[in-house]
Amino acid sequence: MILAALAALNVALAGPWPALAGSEDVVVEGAWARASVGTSRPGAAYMTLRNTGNEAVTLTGIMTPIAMMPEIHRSTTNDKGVSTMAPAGEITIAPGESVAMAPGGLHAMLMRLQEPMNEGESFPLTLTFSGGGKVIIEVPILKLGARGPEG
Ligand SMILES: [Cu+2]
Repeated sequence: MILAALAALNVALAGPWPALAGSEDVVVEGAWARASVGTSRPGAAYMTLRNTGNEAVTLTGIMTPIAMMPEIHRSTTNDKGVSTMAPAGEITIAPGESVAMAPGGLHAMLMRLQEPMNEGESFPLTLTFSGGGKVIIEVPILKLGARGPEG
């Protein structure tokens, strides 16, 4: 009974947003994160976003209960080999294209961690797209120092 009411509420909340947001065309593959040492340093998550639709989709933000300030960042390395990162803003994915979030480039920065990220656990990450569409994924936490989904 309560579940049915919640489902109805969901539909009502989803109502005002157009269906053309395109998030239903986004496929998220190979999501992973690295275990953290406590909560004093930010965590990061990586994945590939694939747009299987006929329209461009724009990733506008991310949310997760494990971090108060999640943000999409882009790391760049200058000609002196110094790496810096900055907020990447909105990420637009053309129809049929993929965007990789991987170490050294785009990443989901999880600032102000609310709990340690422990190897073997996972956490939900909500990707928000322009138009209000959302994709919720579960991100597995790999070992400390992992470099990719294969460890
Ligand atoms: Cu970052």
